[in-house]
Amino acid sequence: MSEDRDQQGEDWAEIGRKLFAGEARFIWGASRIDGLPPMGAPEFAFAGRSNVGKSTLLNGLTGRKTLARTSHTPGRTQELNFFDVGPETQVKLRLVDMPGYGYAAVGKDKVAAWTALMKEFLRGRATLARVFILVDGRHGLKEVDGEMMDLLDRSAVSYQIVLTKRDEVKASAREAAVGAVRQALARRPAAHPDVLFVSGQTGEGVADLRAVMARIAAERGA
Ligand SMILES: Nc1nc2c(ncn2[C@@H]2O[C@H](COP(=O)(O)OP(=O)(O)OP(=O)(O)O)[C@@H](O)[C@H]2O)c(=O)[nH]1
Ligand SMILES: [Mg+2]
Repeated sequence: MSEDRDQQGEDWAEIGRKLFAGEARFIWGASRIDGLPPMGAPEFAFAGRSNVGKSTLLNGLTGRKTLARTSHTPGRTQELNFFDVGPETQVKLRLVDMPGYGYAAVGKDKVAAWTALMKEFLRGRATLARVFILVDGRHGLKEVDGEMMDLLDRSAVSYQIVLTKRDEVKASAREAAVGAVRQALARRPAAHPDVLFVSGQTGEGVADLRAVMARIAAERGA
C-alpha cells in the first residue's frame, strides 16, 4: 500500500495500529446543529446509506464490539455520535458516527431532520478532516451517494470512498468493484482517488484506514 510508509520513513500502519489499540470513548451525541460538541481534535466522519456498516466499522477500528451501536435493522444510529481516540489529556482524533441517509422506513420527517443535520455539520465544521463515505461492497454506489458527493464537492470538503462488507464479496469480484468506484470519482474535485475495501466484521483492510487517519491527524498537528 502506497500510504504505508512515506518519504520520511514513517510507518503509518504501525502508528495507526498503536493509536487505535489505545483509549477510545464515546463523548457526545448530537441530534441538533446547536447541540454539537466544542471543536477539538481532527474529526473523521463516517457517512453512508443506512445499514452499510458505519457503526460496525467504528467498532472494528477501535477493536471494541460495542463502542458504537449496530443492528440488522436500518436506522439504528439516530444522532451524530462523537468518539475520542487517544488519552483524555492528549486526544489524537475524533470519529463521528452518523445516521444513514436515504432510508425512509424510520419515517420521512426523521430522515429529513437527520439529513439536514448531517449536511449542516459536514459543510460547516472547521475541524472536519475527512469524510469517509461508506458504500456496501456488494451493491456499489447508489444515487444518494452521488448526492452526498455533490454536496461535499460543492463545499470543498475532502472525502474518500470506503467499500464495506469485504468478507461478503468474492476475491475475484473485488477489483471490479473498486474500479467502478474509481471511475465514478474521476471528475469529482473533493474526492480522494484511493478507494479502500474493508470489513468491519473481520477487520480486513481496516489497517489501511487506520493509517490514513493517523497520517492526516499527525499532519494536522494533533
Ligand atoms: N458480513 C458483514 N456484515 C456487516 C459488516 N459490517 C456491518 N455488517 C452488518 O450490517 C448490518 C448493519 O450494520 P451497522 O454497522 O449497524 O450499519 P450502519 O451503517 O451503522 O447502519 P445505520 O446506523 O442504520 O445507518 C448489521 O447486521 C451488521 O452486522 C461487515 O463488514 N461484514
Ligand atoms: Mg449506525
